[in-house]
Amino acid sequence: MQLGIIGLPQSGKTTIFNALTRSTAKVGDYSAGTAVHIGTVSVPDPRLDALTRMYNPRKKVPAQVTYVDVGGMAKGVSTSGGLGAEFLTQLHKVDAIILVLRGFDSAAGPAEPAGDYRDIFTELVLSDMAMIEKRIERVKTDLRKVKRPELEKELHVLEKCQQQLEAERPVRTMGLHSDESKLLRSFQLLTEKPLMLVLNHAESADCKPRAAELEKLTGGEPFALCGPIEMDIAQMADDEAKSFLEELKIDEPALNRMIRESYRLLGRICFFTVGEDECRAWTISDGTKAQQAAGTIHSDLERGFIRAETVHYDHLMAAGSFAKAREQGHVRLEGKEYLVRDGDVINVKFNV
Ligand SMILES: Nc1nc2c(ncn2[C@@H]2O[C@H](COP(=O)(O)OP(=O)(O)OP(=O)(O)O)[C@@H](O)[C@H]2O)c(=O)[nH]1
Ligand SMILES: [Mg+2]
Repeated sequence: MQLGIIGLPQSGKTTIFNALTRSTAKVGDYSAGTAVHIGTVSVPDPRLDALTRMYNPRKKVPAQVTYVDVGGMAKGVSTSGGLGAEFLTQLHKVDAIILVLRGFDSAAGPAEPAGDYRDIFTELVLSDMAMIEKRIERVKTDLRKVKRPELEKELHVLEKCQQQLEAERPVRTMGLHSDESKLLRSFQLLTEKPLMLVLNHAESADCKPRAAELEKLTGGEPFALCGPIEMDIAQMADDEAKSFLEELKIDEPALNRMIRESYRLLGRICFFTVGEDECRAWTISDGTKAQQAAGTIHSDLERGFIRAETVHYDHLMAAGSFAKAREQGHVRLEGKEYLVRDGDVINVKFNV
């Protein structure tokens, strides 16, 4: 699962990437603008921490997400004739997009996050439009030769997308049915990908007015943070970071929230397996059935699936132990069709 970090040059992408992934890629370096940085991080989850305290396992394995600092978005992107090919190749591959907007004044000029958002959004729309138009032409040519119902259906969906994009709206908000989205899957449309806005503001400034303006424009609240502070915290030793946060009266770094938020953005949930050996969070899509979920652990568990002994995290914690939860009737034996819920603690019973 990959999230691509994009934004105008010198908006703070690499700073935020470093903070998220505790990396030390060079910041403030235009020449490095084309370099792609990739880093994988554990998703902080207090539930997994609590389970680990309960089971005291040898190993704790959190869920993971990968961030890609895509770089390479051309300078003056809206006027320079579109997004670069290399940039697009990278971006089409990611599952969701994090758009960093400069909220601090710099040599490039005063902060104008709303204007920057409009420019970048327009580029994403244009890129999708070009793809859709090309495909429409192709499908029409084929349809002139043979009338195939599946092509007619595809044409209908493509034309709906085209209208949406012409109205400068993202494909994401069209409410497409899953069979319609399936037809579009191979295009990996940029405006169909989940999007998170990050307002990278200056240390001292009040970011609320700008955040409100962005929210009005996009319908979603941006995630506000100050990149350099987060990068500093990420690079401190744990106890140093802790006292720094205490001094500022902050519970946790904004980045922890941002990592959790980006995990949610991907539409993923997690279930847990517990034991003396390891406590582990497993990532699945919302709507995954128990048997399939067992397959993420091991294909043998999917093949030989009998039942999923399941207790929800909240019930397990309230009871204090698995045995107590069972006494209280919260441990269920679920069949293969059971839809796994976020926070289920599961023990798969299977035949070898
Ligand atoms: N004042 C202030 N400066 C910042 C902030 N975030 C980043 N910077 C500075 O802005 C410059 C660019 O930061 P980078 O993280 O390299 O930006 P980038 O978007 O990766 O830049 P390119 O890869 O060249 O497009 C650096 O000098 C950072 O220290 C911020 O929130 N406030
Ligand atoms: Mg950079």
